[in-house]
Amino acid sequence: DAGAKTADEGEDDEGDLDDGDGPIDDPSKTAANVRKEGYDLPPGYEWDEVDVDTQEGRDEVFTLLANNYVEDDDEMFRFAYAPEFVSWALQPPGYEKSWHVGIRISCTKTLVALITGIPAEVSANGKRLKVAEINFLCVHKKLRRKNFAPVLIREVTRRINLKDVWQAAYTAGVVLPKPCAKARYWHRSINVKKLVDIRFTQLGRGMSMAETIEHYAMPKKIRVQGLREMEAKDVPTVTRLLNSYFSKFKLAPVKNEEDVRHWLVPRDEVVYSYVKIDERTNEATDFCSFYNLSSTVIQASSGGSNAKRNNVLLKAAYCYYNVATSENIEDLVQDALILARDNGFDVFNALNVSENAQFLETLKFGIGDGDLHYYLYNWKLKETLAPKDVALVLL
Ligand code: EN5
Repeated sequence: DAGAKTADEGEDDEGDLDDGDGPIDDPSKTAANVRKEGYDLPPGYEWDEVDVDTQEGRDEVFTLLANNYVEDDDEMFRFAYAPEFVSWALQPPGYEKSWHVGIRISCTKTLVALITGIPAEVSANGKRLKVAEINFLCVHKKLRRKNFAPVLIREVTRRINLKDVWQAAYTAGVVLPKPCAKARYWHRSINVKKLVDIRFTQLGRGMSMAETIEHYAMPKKIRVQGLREMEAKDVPTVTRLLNSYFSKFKLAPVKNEEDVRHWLVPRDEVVYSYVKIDERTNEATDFCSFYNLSSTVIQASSGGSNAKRNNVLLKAAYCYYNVATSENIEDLVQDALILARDNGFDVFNALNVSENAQFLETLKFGIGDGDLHYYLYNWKLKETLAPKDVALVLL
């Protein structure tokens, strides 16, 4: 919270009398003054934490999200965060169970709405902020008229403030007040035939399926000498490599060894990380990673056998953190694509953040139809950030 303490206390609500960045709310608020009781819910609904320690808890989060969470603009695909992904996403070092906020129907205990926060630290224009990273704001489709989203946001904010955290970071596909950065999704086809079949992509004009498959074909084997799966023993050197890389960006995570152990040591079907170690110095020189986030194929927008297409999963790898110092980033991410293919992914997705613009076109990514807006809660930035100045990737 160094940032909050050095920030000017005399600034107005807009923060625009101050020269630099800083909090929007009164920074002298304390946890002791935070309201102790939960906000009111309509009759028949109650607050309850979701318990991702248990398979049952993970499954109920999975089910709520798989049926009701984010879709693309044409309602063709819906995120289906796997149960194991949910526990990875919600149980980092120091996580607070009270920040995993659910709303249940009182009589059946069915989970019908969710918002989650996890503790993290980010650096924004050089100021380090303790934040809650907010994710999984989701209201059951049949309860969208009840205006649960604002009360979920107020309730998670209250619980976060009770732990003396006053800033938050989050992303959304939609525009809200007020983005600090705007990024775009890009997609690299791997399993072209399936992608065309489910209408994730279309064949280019005058391109046959065979030609398209050929266009996206990749080498059999990875090319970066010495690139291998990350192991727990690599945590210290990977932490050093990442933090020195992050220091070049205006909005970036700050990660200690415990965080890196949690977020980046490979987990089957969840997170994939690879490292190259310099043999002389024993330091990591190159690193790449991606996570597994499948989407349900909701419907085919046209064509025959719709019934057959139900419950098909699109297996997508999302570009996570990459650092290239002894290699070109293109070569490193080319290998990440090969490794994603070998692990059965259909598509590799990346945002145009950090240095990604350097490889998107050369590695045959195409621009997607979805944006991703970045937000900081209670932290005003003097200027909107360009995507190349953002290294933070949220799940
Ligand atoms: C959580 N904190 O719109 C918040 N996805 O482009 C998450 N498009 O997959 C918020 N519409 O472009 C997430 N295929 C916001 C994103 C929500 C999901 C979303 C977009 C991102 C997406 C695909 C499918 C579009 C289907 C029709 C897309 C084209 C790819 C093609 C590959 C080959 C070269 C040209 C482009």
